[in-house]
Amino acid sequence: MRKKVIMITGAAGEIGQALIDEFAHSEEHELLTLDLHPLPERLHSRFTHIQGDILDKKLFARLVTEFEIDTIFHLAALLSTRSEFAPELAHQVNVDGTLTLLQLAAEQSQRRGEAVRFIFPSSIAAYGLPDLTIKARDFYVREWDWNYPTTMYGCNKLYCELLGSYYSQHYQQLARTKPVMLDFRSVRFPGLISAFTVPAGGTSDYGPEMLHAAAQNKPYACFVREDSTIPFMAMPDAVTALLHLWRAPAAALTRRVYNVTSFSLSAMQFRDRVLQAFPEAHITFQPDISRQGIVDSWPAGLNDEAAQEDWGWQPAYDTQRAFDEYLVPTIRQRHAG
Ligand code: AKB
Repeated sequence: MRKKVIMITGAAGEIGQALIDEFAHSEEHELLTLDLHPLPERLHSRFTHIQGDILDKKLFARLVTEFEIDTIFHLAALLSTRSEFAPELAHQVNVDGTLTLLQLAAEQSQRRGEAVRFIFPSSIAAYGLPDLTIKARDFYVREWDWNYPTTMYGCNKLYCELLGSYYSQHYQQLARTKPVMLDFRSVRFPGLISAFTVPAGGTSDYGPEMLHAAAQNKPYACFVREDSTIPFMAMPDAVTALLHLWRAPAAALTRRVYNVTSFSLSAMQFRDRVLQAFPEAHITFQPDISRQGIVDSWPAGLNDEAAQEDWGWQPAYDTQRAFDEYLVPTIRQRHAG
């Protein structure tokens, strides 16, 4: 008999590590984790980790003979800045990789006669606002507003949301008998901030980078202007959002893609928060014109009413709690050690 598992791709990444930590608290689920890289030692415990590539179809053909995949948290992706340096590679990883997994989930749903849940983190990068006047006017964008991404990563995320909806609702629509569909659910995340890991290759990274640099007493040159504003979220809330959406009964959901957010800050406000905790920090602003353009195209806030109404989404960390109770004490302790 195949072993029933939850599969997590991109498991060694920021969200992956935080999600595994959460599952490690209970014995209820078996995890099958996948990443190009090994997992950090502390996460190894009882889970099966495969070091491999999401583009390796033979690997998945082998895995489904051994495991019954009940849910996929598909976290593997190249982030926005990195994707601009290697757009074709980004397309392969972000789109082709997702397509492979959607197909696998579709086949597995049919094979076991029950929908595989497919949880997909999307991003504010799926939006593209034309200028700062409109960005200020349409502060809290709704899911269907301004879906004109300007980055390869944003295009990839938006398209994969559509692919997910297609595989959930219309896949094999001309077949004589209606197949069991997979169950695709996605959250559009703001910039995420973890106290334990530093992001790599993103464009919202200036927030967490500022904080981690300050805690290590290193100077930091922020690559966007002081007034640049985007929404952020503390990592524990991001994990909560993924888990709540995963557990929500299908009948409660009115959409497949939901905005979720916590707090919006300008880069200056972010710096002020960091300075409150680390008054000696040396933070300057040296905008990089290209990365600035990306941040300017992202919304200043997200309207997440649909998530609140359908599956009770509420962030636990507002700005003050995120900094005072999660980020600052934890980062301070880590770097002191
Ligand atoms: C990035 O900056 O690319 C990510 C994101 C906002 O999705 N952090």
